[in-house]
Amino acid sequence: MCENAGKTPAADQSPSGRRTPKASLGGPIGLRRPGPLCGQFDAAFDSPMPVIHVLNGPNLNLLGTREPATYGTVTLAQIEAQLQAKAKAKGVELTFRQSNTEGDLVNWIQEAGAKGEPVILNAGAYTHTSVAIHDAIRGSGAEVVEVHLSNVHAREAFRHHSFISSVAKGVILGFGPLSYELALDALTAGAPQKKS
Ligand code: CA2
Repeated sequence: MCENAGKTPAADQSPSGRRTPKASLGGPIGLRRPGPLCGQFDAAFDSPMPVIHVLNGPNLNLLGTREPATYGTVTLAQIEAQLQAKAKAKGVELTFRQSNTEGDLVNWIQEAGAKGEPVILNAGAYTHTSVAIHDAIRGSGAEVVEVHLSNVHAREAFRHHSFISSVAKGVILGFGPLSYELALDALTAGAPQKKS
């Protein structure tokens, strides 16, 4: 029997107020390290707020400024704003970052993996080239949902292969900015709901 059954998770039970590596979303994908008895419920008690990292790769900072036919007119800042609002409503803390440098993505994935915090990853063109990102996901155990704005399978052949898909929990592509929101929904499905 779970000792926390029937109780309400405290807002913050850690003395320092810092989040612990046990932070978990408790969803079918986000459930990372369930406690031995209580699983996702235990995790909700251990962490003030689950964290999801949204990582964006090269050239995604150009969104909304060029190639609207392929990538639309929404900027990365607008995608972040939309996602932050959705995360807040779900009681999830979101970190949202972009880099044109492969090593930054590798470091951020490793950090998330070490903390057991899930990642929504649009690695941009590194999706199709980066063994380093593949290894970072695999090596750190990071739980990754791969996302793409465009349907890469309906585009050039060189975009058809992903080095990420084989080490990802799931892949969502082709829905524009909605791809990110669907990934957030997937990671938070079944997680304890935020009280209004
Ligand atoms: O569809 C996606 O989300 C991609 O990850 C976007 C990448 C592309 O290399 C992948 O094959 C699919 C490119 C992001 C660059 O976006 C730009 C936006 C405006 C202007 C130029 C590039």
